[in-house]
Amino acid sequence: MRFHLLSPKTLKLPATVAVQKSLWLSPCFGAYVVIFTFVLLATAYGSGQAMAGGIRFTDITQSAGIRFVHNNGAFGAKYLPETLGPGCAFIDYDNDGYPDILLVNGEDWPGHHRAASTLKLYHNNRNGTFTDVTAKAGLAISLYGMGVAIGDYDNDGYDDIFISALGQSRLFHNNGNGTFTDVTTAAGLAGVNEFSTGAAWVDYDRDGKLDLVVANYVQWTPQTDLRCTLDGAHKSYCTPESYKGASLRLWHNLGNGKFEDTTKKAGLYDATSKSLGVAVLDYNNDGWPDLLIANDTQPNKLYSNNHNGTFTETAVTAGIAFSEDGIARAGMGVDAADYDRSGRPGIIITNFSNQMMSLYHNEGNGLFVDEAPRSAVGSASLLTLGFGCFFFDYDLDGWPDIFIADGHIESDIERIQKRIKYRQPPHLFRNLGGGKFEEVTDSLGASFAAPRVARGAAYADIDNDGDLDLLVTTNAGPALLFRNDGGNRNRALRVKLRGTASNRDGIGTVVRLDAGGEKQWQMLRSGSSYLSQSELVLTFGLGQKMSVSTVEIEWPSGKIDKLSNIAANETITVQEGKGIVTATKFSGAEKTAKLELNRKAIQ
Ligand SMILES: [Ca+2]
Ligand SMILES: [Ca+2]
Ligand SMILES: [Ca+2]
Ligand SMILES: [Ca+2]
Repeated sequence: MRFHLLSPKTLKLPATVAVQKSLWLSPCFGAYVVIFTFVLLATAYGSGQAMAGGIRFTDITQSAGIRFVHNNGAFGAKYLPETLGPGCAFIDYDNDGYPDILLVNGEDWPGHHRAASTLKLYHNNRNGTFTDVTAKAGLAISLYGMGVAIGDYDNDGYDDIFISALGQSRLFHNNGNGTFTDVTTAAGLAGVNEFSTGAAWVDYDRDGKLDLVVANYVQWTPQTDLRCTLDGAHKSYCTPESYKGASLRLWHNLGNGKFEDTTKKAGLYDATSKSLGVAVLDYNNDGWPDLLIANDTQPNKLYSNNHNGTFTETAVTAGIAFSEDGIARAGMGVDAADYDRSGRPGIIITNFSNQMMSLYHNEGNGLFVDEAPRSAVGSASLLTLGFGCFFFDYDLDGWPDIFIADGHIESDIERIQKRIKYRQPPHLFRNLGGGKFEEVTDSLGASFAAPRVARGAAYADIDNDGDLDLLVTTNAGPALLFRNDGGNRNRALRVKLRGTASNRDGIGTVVRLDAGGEKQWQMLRSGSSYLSQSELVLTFGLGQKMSVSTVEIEWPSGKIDKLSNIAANETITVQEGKGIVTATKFSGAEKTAKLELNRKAIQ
């Protein structure tokens, strides 16, 4: 029986928890509160989609010790790059199982120097706090950084850092001892002077070595900066239509620490693109990674992998190049996931204000259909300008939800367009199954739902309690860390991969789960979102299931590992060809198990 009337709002679970905490000290209230709480929990469990209510994203930026403010160098000239950054990433650079934080920064413009600003690396202390280890790590480097991609390009077991930038992008090799070395020149990546944005590590030729795709925005320098105005009087940030496009670059990994530019050889050269977002997906399920590029005011590109080192562009025939009415929209961030258990990855792309975001359903015949206009996702995103975006299962019910970081590019946009704000709340769309979503942003906490000028966004389980926490950057503002409180009332299985024949990170691996007949799958990928990267661990929400019947791991090498009867609420590390090498229980797992016992006791 399903108690649909008992919505999470009716239950007011967080209020109950607060009451419980305040009265807990009093023994005479204790027994009453315990029973009351368990009755509520039991009622909630009975409602089927129970555990969605009561989840909060708690702003722990201050207590965690994250003290970052983005320097975009703005001094009044309104240079185009100022309004677009920065990105952020989770990287477990010391392999202790706790994701650390990398924040990309800009710098002052030449001739307008005020203060030094650098990249920032924060070490996760495993107790809710982080320590700034930037200097010790050798990353106190100034550059006009935009985005970041994390991957172990030399397969030594330590994740490396690529920073996309205005001018020269950089590759930092992880030395395995807490320090990094700038290997840009040695790797053959030096000498370009571009406006680079989204980036992703992908083994496009499946030779076991991660290759690198780097998107470029437009041809821009301070000397060629144009004057645009919204009101005829004040300078504003130009739209990319004012500038010439720039091709992305594909860097093929030669395996000796060096890369070669294979952009043209691979058929990817396209100087008309104005690209921001990069997502890797296998949209036609042929086992080869395809590339999706979100373009701003130019048609999006979908590069289908030909299995021979080349790609064929298919976005127009696939139906994702333009909006339904034939307009090239302002594509920013991008991600792909099987959101309706069709077995195929769908796509989200964030667009400009007065444009809905895109929610493309993969029809399985090479075609995508934009479901946003007929969905809560479309109407809710019409007035917002989205950047960072991804599918992630915040409530661990087994259905991927959608997070969108919003914020306009023009600080005085409200003077010109009354309905559009500079600071905008994010969107969190809860997946209801069957291709349906509902916005739940306002229920997740005041700071989480506050309007901001957000750009980058990434997720990871920072506290090893099984649920996914959030990192968000803001333009010329702070980076924010939100802890997921309550997501782990449902159970999960987290899968970390260790490739041997395949790349060490296992990027490109497809993991398929069967939990009592309910099937899910995900592909481990670098890139996605906007200028940002989430952790390289897969999280599968299991609802209230105690275990997973089978796990099938299909590596990029073609090898398949099969596991069976895996307990929920743990992170398993699976080595290619060997199976599980470690299994670590979530730190909150004991608490969840106790609740389960109590639930059984009162039934
Ligand atoms: Ca770590
Ligand atoms: Ca490769
Ligand atoms: Ca969900
Ligand atoms: Ca967590």
